[in-house]
Amino acid sequence: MNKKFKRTLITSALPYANGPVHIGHLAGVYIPADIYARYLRLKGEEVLFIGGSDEHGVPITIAARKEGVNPQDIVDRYHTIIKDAFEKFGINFDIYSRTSSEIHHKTAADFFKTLYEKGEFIEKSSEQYYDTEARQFLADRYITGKCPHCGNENAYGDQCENCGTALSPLELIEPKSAISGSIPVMRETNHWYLPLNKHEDWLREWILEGHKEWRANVYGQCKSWIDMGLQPRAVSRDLDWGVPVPVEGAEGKVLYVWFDAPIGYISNTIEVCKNFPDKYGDWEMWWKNEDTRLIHFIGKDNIVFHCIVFPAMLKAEGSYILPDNVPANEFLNLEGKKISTSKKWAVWLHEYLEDFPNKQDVLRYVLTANAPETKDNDFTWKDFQSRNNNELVAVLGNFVNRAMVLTHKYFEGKIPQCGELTDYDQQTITEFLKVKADLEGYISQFRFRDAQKEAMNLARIGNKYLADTEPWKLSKNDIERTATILNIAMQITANLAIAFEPFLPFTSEKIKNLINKHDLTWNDLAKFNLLEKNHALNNSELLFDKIDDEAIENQIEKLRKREKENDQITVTAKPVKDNVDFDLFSRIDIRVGKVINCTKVPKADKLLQLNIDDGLGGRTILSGIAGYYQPEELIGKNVCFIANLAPRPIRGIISEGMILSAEKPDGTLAVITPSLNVDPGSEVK
Ligand code: B3M
Ligand code: ZN
Repeated sequence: MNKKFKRTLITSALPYANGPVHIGHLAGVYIPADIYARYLRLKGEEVLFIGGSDEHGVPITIAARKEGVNPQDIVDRYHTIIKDAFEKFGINFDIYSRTSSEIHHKTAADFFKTLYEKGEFIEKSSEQYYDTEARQFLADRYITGKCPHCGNENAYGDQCENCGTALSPLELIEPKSAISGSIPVMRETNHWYLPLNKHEDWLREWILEGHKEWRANVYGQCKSWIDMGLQPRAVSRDLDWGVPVPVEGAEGKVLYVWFDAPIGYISNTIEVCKNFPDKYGDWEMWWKNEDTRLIHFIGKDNIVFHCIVFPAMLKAEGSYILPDNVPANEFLNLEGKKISTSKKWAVWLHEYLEDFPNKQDVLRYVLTANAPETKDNDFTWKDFQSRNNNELVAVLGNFVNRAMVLTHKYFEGKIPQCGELTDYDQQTITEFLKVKADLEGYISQFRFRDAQKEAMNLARIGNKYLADTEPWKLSKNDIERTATILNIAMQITANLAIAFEPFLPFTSEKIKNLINKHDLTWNDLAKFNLLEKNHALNNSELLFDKIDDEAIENQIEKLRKREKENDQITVTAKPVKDNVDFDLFSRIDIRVGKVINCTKVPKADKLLQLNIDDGLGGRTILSGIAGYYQPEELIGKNVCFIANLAPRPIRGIISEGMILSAEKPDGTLAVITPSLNVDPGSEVK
């Protein structure tokens, strides 16, 4: 503690690339990390700010399956959307990369290998659910069944989304595979575990004794984990998406996403150092040098991984530094309710930008003003409006505009001469200095909402100064006094460009343009000689404009509408398998065909071979219905079949589709026929 570090490595949680980011992400992780990085850079410190997409894990494979595409397609799509949204909001990463990159796969595999060779893992076999139809082990999320707590029929193997209880797949009543719908069986499988119990002693000492300054929520969560006793954690999974376990005989196994994702911080450092060696130097300097201060910005659900699991991995490897602080935020709610992507209760960044173009800073401001730093907090559109209108417009925007307009009016847009200072002027300057110290104090403690309040206080001081000195009244009689006042007002304006840079980078840039001065650093803050006499200003322009009631009501209406739609959907439908998007459904080509001929397949009890007039020239389909129909019964009948099922050989015959049948409880199959006579080839919709 209080150690003097030479440089700061800032990481921000890598968002899963299975959906766009929303205001909760921004408020919880990326804005605070960005404020901190910008602040240190503005002070001239050496900083590396790492971001990237987390592209592995089961939710991504589920999203891919739902859409009928590859996981890579999903992550390619969302990586681009997320990266773009961050850029537009001014989140100023030194690198935003991704964990499906080659460099990451190699880094993560090497990291695993080192630990493996050092004997830092234990290997254990356990029984896990296996889908015999899909021929794969089932991740917890891939098993659905009845929740033992609330009876919800569609609970997942890791959680019931209805009552929120965390579950294990073994607790589910009547478990089903979400992949095939079949009943899974238990099968033995082998995995590698990081024995956290072996790390408990030093973790206890390091966190509970050594880092009492960590936020109460972070410290408290760590303490309760450690007090409960740490258990070995599996670091591999049976899955075909991720970083393959680099050990012989581990086919079909990948590193657990929470093992590889934090290594992504390292991979991205390696990547950026490799691409810009002159700017960033050697990657090991950032990760293996005691002079580097490592800070992880995360949300509260990631605390255990960043404070316990990842440090244990780093320590086990042996050559890495550990985080100096992990300023995790609590959650941001939206209009009093938990943000939920699946329930569409969220404000997505790309959507916000469509509705409020060029108002990134307004959202940044409001999210920092309401940052869930010590407890969950609420974002409401009304508050958004009032903070914009009453603070950004009425205080910051108003002050800058008055100072600019008056200087143009009385001094032709040139900085006037500063004369003798009155006591009141001095008092204003002293107040400014004090606010600067408070602002810095708050930022260094990761208290960004208080810090931003102090920045706004500087604008309030300016507003009060103009209101009290009333230069517009003096201008006729005492032009010298007017000059001094407007000189000070313009110096304050220049100071605001500095103070707000970490929080409102776009606005800061605008102010710098107005005052025609760009080379301002944090060390200039609270100086009153930033703009020299006769320095020419640019034309005045408003920094912010009012947001009217209609715009706010539209947003609230949009949320309510989505909520209603969502409620209607969840009340009635009870799917057996995971939902598929309409998109995927519409790609399945179901048609009506007339059975022209039908014969038994030799040496296959169950199979009939059907020759179908499909309106397209005919095709052959094999169907397992021999036990329920004599071939003659079917000839001349209209049946429904899937026309674009990939052809596959069955008993040496190519089957070009699938006949649709309904299954009775005893297993009997009844072929589906249209209720009216329709032409062969008609589409079933
Ligand atoms: N992707 C979880 C999350 O987005 C996870 C963070 C990884 S940080 C290494 O909440
Ligand atoms: Zn439940």
